[in-house]
Amino acid sequence: MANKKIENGLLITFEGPEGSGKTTQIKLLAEQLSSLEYEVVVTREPGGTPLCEKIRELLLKFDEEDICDEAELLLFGASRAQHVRRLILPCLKRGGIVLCDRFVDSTTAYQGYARKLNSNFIQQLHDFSLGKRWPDLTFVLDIDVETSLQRTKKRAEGKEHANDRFEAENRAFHTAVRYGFLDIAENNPGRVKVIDASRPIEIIAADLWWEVYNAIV
Ligand code: T5A
Repeated sequence: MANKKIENGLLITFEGPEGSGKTTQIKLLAEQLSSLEYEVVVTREPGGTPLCEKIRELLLKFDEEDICDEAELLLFGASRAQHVRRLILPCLKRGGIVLCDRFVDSTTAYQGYARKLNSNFIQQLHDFSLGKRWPDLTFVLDIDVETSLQRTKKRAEGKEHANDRFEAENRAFHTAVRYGFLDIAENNPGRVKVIDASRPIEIIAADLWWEVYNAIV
């Protein structure tokens, strides 16, 4: 039962390179928060609502017609505008906690730092798609590119989303993404915390819990 409420809710986002452990940590944190009787909504980007999940498929899968970088950016923006208004804001208004696997900072890192699309336009797109509700807390789970690629390769063996459009990018792309996230963290020290995600799962979970606990008490 979700009895406890937080005024204006709490939006926590998880960012970082591929396979850095976001999904694993979100699951553990959601269990812990639910056991304390908070309403917890676990969601992801791209995705999170039926329409956004359709956009996710368009964005991740290879298809006959390749998506140009500009259309890719706008699809992420469209998905986020819908996701925020139909799923995230309603939960926050009820006083709940939203745990979101990737959010605006992924767009800045992937489409900005790695694809090199115009950073001013990306910032405007964020303001437009978010409608002023930025995350309260963001974790960048940081791992080096080698570990990231090893983990995704191992996990992808035999799975349906093996080798999606982003995982298939080259090392230089993934390196730009990683440094993009670290730069975002440096520029937003109040909101964004960098977590060393090369350590064991339980140690990382304890670090995250410490930060989240301080945000809810
Ligand atoms: N994208 C997304 C953009 O380009 N722009 C945007 O605006 C947005 C929102 C989404 C793709 O879209 C791009 C970025 C992405 O490429 P996705 O499938 O959601 O695609 O990709 P990821 O977020 O990278 O999801 P992954 O599932 O690949 O990675 P996670 O969730 O970070 O990692 P997780 O928890 O699944 O773990 C991966 C593996 O590592 C192990 C796990 O058991 C698992 O096998 N693991 C650990 N192993 C050792 N030590 C630890 N500490 C471990 N933690 C997890």
